Amino acid sequence: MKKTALITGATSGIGKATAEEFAKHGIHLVLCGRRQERLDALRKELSKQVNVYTLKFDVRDRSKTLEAIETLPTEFKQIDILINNAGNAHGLDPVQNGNLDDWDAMMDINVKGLLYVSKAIIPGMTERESGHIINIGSSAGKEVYPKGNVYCASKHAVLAITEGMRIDLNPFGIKVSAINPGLVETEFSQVRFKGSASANNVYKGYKALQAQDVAEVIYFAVSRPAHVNLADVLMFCTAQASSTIVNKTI
Ligand code: NDP
Ligand code: 8X3
Repeated sequence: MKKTALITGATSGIGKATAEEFAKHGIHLVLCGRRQERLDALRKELSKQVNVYTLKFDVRDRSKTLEAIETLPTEFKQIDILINNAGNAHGLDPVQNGNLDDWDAMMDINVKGLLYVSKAIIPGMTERESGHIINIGSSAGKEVYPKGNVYCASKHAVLAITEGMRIDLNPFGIKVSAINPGLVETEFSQVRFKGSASANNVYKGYKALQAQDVAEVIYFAVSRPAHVNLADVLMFCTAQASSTIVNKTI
């Protein structure tokens, strides 16, 4: 039987590439995000391959998140794979200059949003005693870098939550994985730098990971045999050795 995946942050970057990769492999899709026009375009494109349903909600809004997932039609209610991907960095400032709205955004979206979505999906998985949750962490969840403070904290939290889920959901046979990329060329830096010109320099002078590279690893994780779980994957582009060491030609 074909599986159904719910992907948060499907309107851009890693989430969008994952939706496209899953569709190629016949995985039905529930695609989530705030930008309706992008959800519509993706549904139109991917419906040629699989069944697609879209949900528009802001993961910061607890009741809207729970309500949106509750409204899924019967055909899409059984979520076999949850990709907790929605998230961003907001700002890159030393902690003493940090912007409180940026801090709220990162903790509310990257951490609490992931929890709200998981809270809505996990009961179906425990009831069926099957499922796979993939949390998109980051190399920033393993290593703190200058000015990364709160974003790094949010991603360290994602990794702690991933471990906690894996422990608590172990009796139910549910797989829980973290995929942790380094630099990926998406809209991430446009969001982090609020559309300023600094965003253009982040991926210059080397070949960063592309969203498709991460999507292929996510598909690899979900396509392993039942007894295999990729618990924690750290992936960098070849030019990157750590959060602060990137071999750039310029
Ligand atoms: P993008 O900015 O391209 O995509 C972010 C996605 O998250 C969008 O689809 C956006 O959709 C969604 N999103 C953001 N805020 C909210 C919100 N409040 N409610 C619902 N959805 C939201 O970035 P990436 O694809 O790079 O990022 C995806 C994940 O990968 C994030 O968790 C990020 O931290 C992580 N990551 C990224 C890396 C990188 O270098 N790019 C490296 C390591 C990890 P919409 O605006 O439509 O709501
Ligand atoms: C995104 C990668 O290095 O900008 O999580 O934190 S980094």
